[in-house]
Amino acid sequence: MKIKTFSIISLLCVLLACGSQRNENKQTGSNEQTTTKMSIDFNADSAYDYINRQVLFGPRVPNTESHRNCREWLISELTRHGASVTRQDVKLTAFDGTKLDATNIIGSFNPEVSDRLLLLAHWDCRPWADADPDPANHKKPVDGANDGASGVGVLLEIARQIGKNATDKGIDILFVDAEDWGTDGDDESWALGSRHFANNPHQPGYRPQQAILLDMVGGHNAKFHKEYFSIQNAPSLVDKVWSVAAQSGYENYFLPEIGGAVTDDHVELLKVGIPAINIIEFHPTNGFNPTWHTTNDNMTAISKETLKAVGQTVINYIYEQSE
Ligand code: AHN
Ligand code: ZN
Repeated sequence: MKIKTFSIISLLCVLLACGSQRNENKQTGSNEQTTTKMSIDFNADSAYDYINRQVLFGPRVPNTESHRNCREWLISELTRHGASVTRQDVKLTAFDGTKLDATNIIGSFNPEVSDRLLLLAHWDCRPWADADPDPANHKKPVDGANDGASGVGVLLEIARQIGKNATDKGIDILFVDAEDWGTDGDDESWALGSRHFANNPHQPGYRPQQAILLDMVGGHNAKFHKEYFSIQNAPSLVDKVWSVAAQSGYENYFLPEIGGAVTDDHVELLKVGIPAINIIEFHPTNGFNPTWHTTNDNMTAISKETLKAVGQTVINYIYEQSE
């Protein structure tokens, strides 16, 4: 009698389990055209910590100990999250003749997949806080919490999430060097690392279908306008990313308005025909965040809310996009 009761209950359980299984299948059935959404929670505390870790190395100005130490750590983090890492060492000549020991770092997920999304940020720091209100600071290096480390921090958290939540997408995370050793009025003086990468990719013929640059993505109350070169050269990618941002609830950060033109790493990719966009805080009339190229570009300049808006948008774009 006892056995019989048990069997009936077991049978009921099996039937119920089958029923709910069938319902699940129905919900995600292909005839309903429901995309299989894998929702991944971007952890802004982790991204913030990744920014802080970079800042603690000291200003990552090329040819310094801080720069070399941070480089090794970036390589080890990408490796730890399961990326196949390539390090591209190159001596670059800055506008002032300085030879820079630069390193681009590329971490690839699913390297065998031919359709690739490239996510990039610059990891170097500007050697001079020459936009500082106090001229006494103009020759000091910047901490680059927002200008540099924020984009890298968001991408390291994305790498960590990809490591935990396998995707079949081909994703490359690129940390470019020597972006910020530039001078006003000379567009060619910026983005030396990405120019080198665009012309000498880590694999011959490497040509990602899409590229997204993150630059200064951690500012308090940041607004991201649709950057001009991005809109002009990769309008559909801009529209897709901005619409994912709106669907994700971040329309207050990603404004559906055209912004100014920013000479930045994405332009070097555009020059060689890669559709590339820049998510950057650049107001059409007010310009960059007031901490830009000042000694105030430190951890106090970073907002976890902004990191979340950007990181969650990019993660949703990666995992929700159905080609
Ligand atoms: C120019 O000022 C022409 N480009 C700035 C790009 C940049 C500097 N992004 C971060 N720092
Ligand atoms: Zn800068």
